Amino acid sequence: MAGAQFGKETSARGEWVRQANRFTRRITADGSSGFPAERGRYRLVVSLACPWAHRAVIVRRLLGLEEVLSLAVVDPIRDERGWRFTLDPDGRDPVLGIEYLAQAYHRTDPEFEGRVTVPSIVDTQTGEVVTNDYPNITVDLNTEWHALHRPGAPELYPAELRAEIDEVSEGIFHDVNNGVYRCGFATTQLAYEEAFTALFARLDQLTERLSTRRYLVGDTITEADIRLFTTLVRFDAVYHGHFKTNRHKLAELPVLWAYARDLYTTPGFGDTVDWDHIKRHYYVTHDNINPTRIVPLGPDLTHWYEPHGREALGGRPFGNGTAPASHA
Ligand SMILES: N[C@@H](CCC(=O)N[C@@H](CS)C(=O)NCC(=O)O)C(=O)O
Repeated sequence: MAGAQFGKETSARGEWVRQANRFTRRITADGSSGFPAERGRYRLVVSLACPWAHRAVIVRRLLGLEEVLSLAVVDPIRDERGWRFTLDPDGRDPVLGIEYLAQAYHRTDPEFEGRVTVPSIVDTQTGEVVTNDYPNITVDLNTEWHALHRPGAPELYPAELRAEIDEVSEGIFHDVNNGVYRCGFATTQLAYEEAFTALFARLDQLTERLSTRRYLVGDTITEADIRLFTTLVRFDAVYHGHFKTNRHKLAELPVLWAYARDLYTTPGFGDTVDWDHIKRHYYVTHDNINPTRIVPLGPDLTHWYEPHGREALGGRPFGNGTAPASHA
């Protein structure tokens, strides 16, 4: 595969630049895109290590789409051909019958040369990739898949709050979700310092916002909270050391730390976190920043369960809906 290695694309100034998403087809309620939202037809391929894929895993669970949209989990460590299904019997995804996610990309576009990324949604009827466009994957699960949601599914992207959710999410994307990567993959001091400054300025702003309200937008969990959570949950275990985002640990930022613990102990969040996959993926994958591939033993995860006290701020986690049933 001729694709560039993740983390190696930098501008002349040493800033890390994220690749555009290759497949941007949409799954729609009315099927007008050629891809109707349908029970059992699509397969969501994720790495449990990946924050962008983690969004989709959380949304799928909160909306009760587990029986509707099946999940394929790749090995957290890629080889030279990329994401692989080595966790499955015979190293093959049991539904798609392939060993590498790259095979679905090449079936869809034989000329494809970019990076093969998760999350991806594959159409099981054709084996082709419908989308690897992570921002729209969760938006569409919320809106276009509505008829397939479980009874009591929360509204994570309600129409009346969309403008505000989008605005808050935009800042979170640039400075936090992508910001930690811009810190970690910068190749000049200046590019690193700019990303670091923007990251912590944004975290300070979010601290202020969350000091008087339980959730980012409205009084219930929305898409914005899910997007912030997937970076916060990885912060101390990975980004603080591996990506040098070390002005503070999350555990040293009381408001954000309590907010993250509140979500972590809410069904659909902590129960979708796989610490082993997260830590091994980052520390073993990026040879340019951790050539020894040593995976740190810390941090102590028991602190995630300490009381967070955020109930005092009010808020209704699932609004008029209910929590997803807990995993057995
Ligand atoms: N598709 C997006 C976001 C998803 C993404 O970055 N996923 C990472 C894992 S966290 C990935 O699949 N990387 C594979 C690679 O770079 O080869 C992108 O390319 O920026």
